[in-house]
Amino acid sequence: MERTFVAIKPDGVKRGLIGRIIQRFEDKSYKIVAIKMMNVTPEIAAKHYEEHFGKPFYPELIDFITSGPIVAMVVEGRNAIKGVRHIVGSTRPDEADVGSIRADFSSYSTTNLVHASDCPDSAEREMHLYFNDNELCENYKTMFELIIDDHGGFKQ
Ligand code: FUP
Repeated sequence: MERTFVAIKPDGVKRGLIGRIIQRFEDKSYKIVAIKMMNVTPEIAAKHYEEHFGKPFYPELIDFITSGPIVAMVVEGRNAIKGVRHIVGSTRPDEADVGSIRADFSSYSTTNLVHASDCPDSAEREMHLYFNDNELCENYKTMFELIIDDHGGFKQ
């Protein structure tokens, strides 16, 4: 199973969309293996967005992600990195597929509600930036895991 890092950004928290956003990942049968609300320090923000340092939108991005609490999560599932990004939608909400979180709830690129890792290396890096290993809760099975095996087969 693949794991990815997901964050509900300050606009999602302040707009009261935490539950509705998490619901979309649970509906897809992904498993939440870590979750917490936290404030992003300027140090964490700089590490998270280091690839964007120097770009015109970088200062606004840092101001925004440190402007209030986020809900950080580790989400697990089959092809979860790609699947979660599809549910989240493209960076520009006006181009995102209808049905995605960004298309349905956002109209600006900066305040686009959710972050999700874009590849396995980013997922690994971001999970460890926001969580210690002892914060991952792996000791439970979702309803989905009880009926579907690791290869997608249906359990009798
Ligand atoms: P995404 O992977 O879709 O979150 O997008 P990026 O990693 O490319 O960008 C990170 C964040 O920078 C976005 F969520 C919003 C912000 N951004 C802008 O504000 N303007 C841009 O042109 C590109 C990104």
